[in-house]
Amino acid sequence: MTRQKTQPWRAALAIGLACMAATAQAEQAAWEKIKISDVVQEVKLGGDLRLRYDGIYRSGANTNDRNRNRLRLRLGADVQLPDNVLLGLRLASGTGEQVSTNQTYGNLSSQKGIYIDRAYAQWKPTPVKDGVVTLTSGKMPMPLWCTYSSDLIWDPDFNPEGFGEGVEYKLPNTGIKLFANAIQMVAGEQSSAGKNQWVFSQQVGAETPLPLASKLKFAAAYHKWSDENRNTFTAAVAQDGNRRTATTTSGVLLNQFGVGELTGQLSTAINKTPLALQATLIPSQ
Ligand SMILES: [Ca+2]
Repeated sequence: MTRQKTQPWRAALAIGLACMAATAQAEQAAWEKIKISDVVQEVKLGGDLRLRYDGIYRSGANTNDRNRNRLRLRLGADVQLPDNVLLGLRLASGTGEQVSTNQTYGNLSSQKGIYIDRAYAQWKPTPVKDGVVTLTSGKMPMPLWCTYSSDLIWDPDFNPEGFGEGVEYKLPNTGIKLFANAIQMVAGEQSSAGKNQWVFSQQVGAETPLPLASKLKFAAAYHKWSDENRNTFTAAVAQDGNRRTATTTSGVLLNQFGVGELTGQLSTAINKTPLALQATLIPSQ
């Protein structure tokens, strides 16, 4: 190839590079138009999408099998503000039910709803030596320590509304960690009865290292309702069984509730594969 013949290619290459540079400049200018408040220190965006088949096979009178295809979409942001204040936001698919964010395919591919799944503010005051204090308010992740086995009481999808507190303290030179958590959850707001229903939970526990890189974590909790038998709940809950006096989804709660709970977890690893043994015990009433 002669020098003379390469010159048109060089010119084309130069024009191409100039176009790319102009495009990059334009893109940069577009991003620069998005302004974030100066008080925001960091924003973490996240989310997930789950697609699954859900088969329910039943026997007996008046029962039918179910075959469902379902999706779950969750989109969220953690916004870090000064003075250890965090804003947590999450939108999720679902039907407004407290313990599930699934949506079932059907209804001629109708559009699916998006709900406020979490909206909370969390403050961790300046940490003391070996200790952490966490204060949370809003519609928040469960402030109590929970394991997989804890869904005997709390569904992992459940995000309570109210106030949560947590304290952690590491005993010096022992590796032992003590913790205490509490929640004050608004269970029902009564527009005409004057008294709302609440749930109050307190939890204390400890975590201690064991030989062979294992550790044991355990906690005792007490969950108490307030004014649960006073007024009806109108929230639609599919899994409330015999807890209400009415056969519909609304109605006064049947019993007073005060539930003690013991939860423990033994964690270890076999060939670097994590292994945990969990148990939750509550009295049967
Ligand atoms: Ca669930």
